[in-house]
Amino acid sequence: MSVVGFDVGNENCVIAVAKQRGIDVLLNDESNRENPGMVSFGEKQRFMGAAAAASATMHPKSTISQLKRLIGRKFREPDVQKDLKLFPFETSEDSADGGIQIRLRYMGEVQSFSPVQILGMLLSHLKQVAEKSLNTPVSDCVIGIPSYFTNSQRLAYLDAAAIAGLRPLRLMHDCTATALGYGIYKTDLAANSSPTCIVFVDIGHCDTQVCVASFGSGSMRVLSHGSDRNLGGRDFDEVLFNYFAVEFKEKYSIDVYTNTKACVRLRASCEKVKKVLSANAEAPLNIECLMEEKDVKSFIKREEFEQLSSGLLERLIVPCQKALADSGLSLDQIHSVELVGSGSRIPAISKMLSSLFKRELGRTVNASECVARGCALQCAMLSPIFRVRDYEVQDSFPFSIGFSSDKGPINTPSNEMLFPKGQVFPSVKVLTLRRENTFHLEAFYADHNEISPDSPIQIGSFTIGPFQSSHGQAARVKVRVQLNLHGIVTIDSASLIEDPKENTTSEETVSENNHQSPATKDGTSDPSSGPTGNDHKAIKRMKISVVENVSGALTKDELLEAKQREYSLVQQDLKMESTKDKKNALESFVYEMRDKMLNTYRSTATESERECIARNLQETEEWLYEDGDDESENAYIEKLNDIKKLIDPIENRYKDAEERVQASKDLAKTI
Ligand code: ATP
Ligand code: K
Ligand code: MG
Repeated sequence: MSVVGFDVGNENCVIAVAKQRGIDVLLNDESNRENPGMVSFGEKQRFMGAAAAASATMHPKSTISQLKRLIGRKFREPDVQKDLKLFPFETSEDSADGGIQIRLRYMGEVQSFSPVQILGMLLSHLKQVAEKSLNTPVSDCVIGIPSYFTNSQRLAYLDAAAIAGLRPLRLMHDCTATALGYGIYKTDLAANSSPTCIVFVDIGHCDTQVCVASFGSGSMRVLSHGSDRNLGGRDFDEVLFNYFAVEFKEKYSIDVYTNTKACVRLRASCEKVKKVLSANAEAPLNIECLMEEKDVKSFIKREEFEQLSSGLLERLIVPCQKALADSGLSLDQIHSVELVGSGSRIPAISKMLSSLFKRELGRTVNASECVARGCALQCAMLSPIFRVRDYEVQDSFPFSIGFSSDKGPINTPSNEMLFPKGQVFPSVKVLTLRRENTFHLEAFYADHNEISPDSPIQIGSFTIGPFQSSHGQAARVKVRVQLNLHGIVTIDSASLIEDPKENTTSEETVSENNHQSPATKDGTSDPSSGPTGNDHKAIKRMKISVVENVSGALTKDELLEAKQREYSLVQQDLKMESTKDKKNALESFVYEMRDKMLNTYRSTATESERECIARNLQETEEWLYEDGDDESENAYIEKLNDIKKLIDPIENRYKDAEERVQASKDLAKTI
């Protein structure tokens, strides 16, 4: 069993593993450290990662990418609609829950998949890459997620992980993972008596995340998060895309927007142009036969690109300023600013950020691997099979979460939301309520400005009951509400408390219960560890059932069905792989035998045998290119056996002759 960290980026996925001597990033079959986050559907087989990326321009409609944009979201969210217009694959609204369905042709028919299922496929591929590289099973892991993920997006990640057979010990905020990887090795941070404060800015493919973290001796604490979930490298590509699209309309009278394949190819080229501009003052763009048989040619200067992206560059300021303001620190209290994420390689970005933060940016962190490395470290810390030196990780939650009951909002004694923004989590709050019978609690985002304006503010509802108080009047009910290690809202337990001596008019209260360690092993807390310490002997306590109705999570049956569907898809992939192996075996046998008939077996075979076999090999080769190009596994096995039957007698005669020669040599030696 290994402990693994996954950075599932919108474009690139990185896998890291904790070893006794440190953290390693794993290589895939192509010896790359980054795995494209794509799943492609061939005619009869799926392709993942690098293999999927290879078919993205050939089969745009059946190659699914950018899952982070779709997971746990509703089809009608305006943000989602904007993305869907740019994606080459087809989608529709899930009539059951308003979610997204991805529609594509596979196995000769149109099939629908949810983003959770496709992410499950991708995670299962990453798991396989890890298992192959480590040669051990992988299940316990920590997966990086953006801090702006809503409750339903977090639940969707857990479901996708379950489909893939992974057990996330934690979903960890990307920047928190980066900060952990930074802090744990920097023992000099502990030398100062006051904590050292660092800003981390991660600019990826689709988003920008910022956090301010403070490092003390043997601990780190995230003070605040900031993010823009719609600002990343791909937005800079889009600026170039629109620029060239307009130019080509004039210059070549072609409208790329009307042609899916042309869009995919031009976008890919624009990404390349952008990367060239990171190291050069200008970049060419040449695409052969983009559409209507026209070759296009252009070029752009870095200055022009920077001008075109000035709006995007300005927007980077917002999450940085917000994180700084929420941390309560001033610029001069910041020790350094670390820039990570490959999207940040645009020179204008570091220029802009260093003028914003009034200093040179630090580049001591590995920009493309830091999230996966931090996740692997956290996994090692949470795993019982691994020893890591004691290091405390405290994260803060970026949204305010409120609770209300049928009787109105439930606030803390200081009249705050149950989990105010910046709450250190995991965190448990114990509600003491007075109720006669079954009641409901609602969880919601308390401040619409903190989440995206498109996202629904409801998180879910919880039904508590039925129960009956023995006095026939309102009973005391204790409800343990948790913001767990994944940043997901749950109700751990509810119980009915009967205290004969109790004053029945006592008020409803909320109390903190944060005695647990911040990194509880399984993301939940022990339900028996409630605030029972000072309860009296005569007090009776009964468990009450809690039914969750939280949006975003699959039901048990749905999850089972999704796992079964994945299982049969895997079987089909394996079948196709094994068919391919049999076909390759037949093909190489044909070449090998052709060679042997001309050389090794030349004198052993008769002329008519040689002729017959040569004809047969020729026919098989032609068959492989024509009718036999896409045949069943058995067809290849049969063909191979047919040729073997012709060759076997010759092979046997040859072996006998060899043995006779050897025997006479041996005999000669002994004499
Ligand atoms: P996200 O964090 O948004 O989920 P990700 O983790 O997959 O996405 P990264 O791998 O950090 O994203 O960064 C990918 C982005 O970096 C892409 O937009 C890519 O074009 C961009 N990029 C990579 N190299 C360069 C470069 N040399 N210059 C400019 N941009 C680059
Ligand atoms: K990444
Ligand atoms: Mg990233």
